[in-house]
Amino acid sequence: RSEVFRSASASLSVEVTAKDGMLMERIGSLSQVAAVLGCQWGDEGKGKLVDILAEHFDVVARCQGGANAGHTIYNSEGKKFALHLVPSGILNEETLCVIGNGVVVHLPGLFKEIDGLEANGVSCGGRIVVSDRAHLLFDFHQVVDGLREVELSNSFIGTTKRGIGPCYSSKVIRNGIRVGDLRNMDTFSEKLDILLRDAASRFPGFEYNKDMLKQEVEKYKRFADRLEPFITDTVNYMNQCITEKKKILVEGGQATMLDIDFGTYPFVTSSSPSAGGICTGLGIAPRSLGDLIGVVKAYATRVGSGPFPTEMLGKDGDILREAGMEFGTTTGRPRRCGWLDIVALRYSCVINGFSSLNLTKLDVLSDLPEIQLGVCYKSITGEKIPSFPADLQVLEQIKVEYESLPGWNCDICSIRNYKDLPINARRYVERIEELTGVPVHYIGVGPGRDALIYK
Ligand code: 2SA
Ligand code: GDP
Ligand code: MG
Repeated sequence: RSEVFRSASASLSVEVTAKDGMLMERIGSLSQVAAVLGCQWGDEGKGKLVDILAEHFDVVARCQGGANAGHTIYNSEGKKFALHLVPSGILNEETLCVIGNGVVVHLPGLFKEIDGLEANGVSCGGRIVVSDRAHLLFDFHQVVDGLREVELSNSFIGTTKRGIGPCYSSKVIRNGIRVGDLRNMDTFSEKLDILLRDAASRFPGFEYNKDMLKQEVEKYKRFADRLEPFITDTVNYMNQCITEKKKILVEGGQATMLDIDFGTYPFVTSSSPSAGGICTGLGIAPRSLGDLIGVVKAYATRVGSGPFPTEMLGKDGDILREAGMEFGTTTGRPRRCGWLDIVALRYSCVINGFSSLNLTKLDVLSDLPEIQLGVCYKSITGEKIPSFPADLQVLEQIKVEYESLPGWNCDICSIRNYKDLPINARRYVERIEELTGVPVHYIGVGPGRDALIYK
């Protein structure tokens, strides 16, 4: 193993310039508006790619989700950052970060995150704008999230308890409070009173009195002052950027299989992490979209409840979890692990129309003698299921057919050129391309910024 590793490292220094040139050219040629979206159940490593691409874009924008997202990234010195609401472009000091209208914003969390970044030397002043149309997520939404989960008992969703579902519920039922409402604290107080009374009448365990409202309004008056310089008509701003030919990178949170419409409903999040969410969450036209990069882990993980056809239970799953350090960035929860599910991946590619894929965490599979790809779903009666099914009962009874590929059994973390990857690792990558019909342009071989192979 160490011999393969050494020979890979030796060729590395000679070819580093050519590789960097090719990578820069490819990234530089990405369309004016590009997006990085998750293909599976989240945590594919979207944040890392966004951080790498950010220096080639003027703007990095979030369009959906909230502080349920957790993106772990490392700066050039290897310092670790865990981001939730702040877009992963923040480490690149030239990039402006947009929190779009489709995002639900928990202000205490946002300010805490900004303070943490500033304390670690990342200057955020004047670099973050928040949509006046984005909905405010209050502490009470988080309490309600927890109460709903308790109420669901054994069929709980396994949410992040960040209040995401309850906040989007307020938005859709049309009594939500938006960032722009912070500009009128009199009506703000009335609106919050309605929301809190509503929650108290629905949940017996929900405590509410007028003193609590008063305290919350006072808190939000202070937040309103602090947020004022960030508040922007981001729909106008984004479209101006498009007119001025500025480059925009959209960062997806969660992923397609957690999409409110296309995911494993009801075990999904409450937003649209797939391509459609870009337009509704930022107010930009579909025809402005260009390259859509799907991020897919070399295996599969999921946190929370819900169907996971290729899940590996027991010891095998534990091995992957430990090797991939699969624990939630937001909640620290252990992630369920399994083989790469090609049926789900194809479904995700169709829905999003990905122009390329970023296959991440290939290094995590390095010690496995054999790797499985879930290539086909069959019903209990043995019929082939043509696409990812909507019906949870069908999903529960599904039989997955696997294709087995040989492992490569050597460390690939230091490899930076595609052709230096062991033949079996290349076969794995190319088989995924064949089965999905989408080219893999980026391959992750470690968590660090430089641990990326361009293909
Ligand atoms: P929610 O909180 O209402 O959005 O939860 C609904 C489902 O969506 C899943 N979900 C996630 N899955 C993976 N990663 C997420 N972000 C964090 C991370 C998660 C964490 O990056 O690790 O730290 O636990 C994320 N956010 C939402 C969630 O598990 C539910 O299945
Ligand atoms: P995101 O939500 O899609 O941005 O992903 P997360 O940050 O929640 O989870 C991905 C985890 O994998 C993070 O801890 C990353 O540092 C790590 N990671 C990303 N790409 C790679 C890779 O190619 N190899 C390894 N070993 N780790 C990676
Ligand atoms: Mg994550």
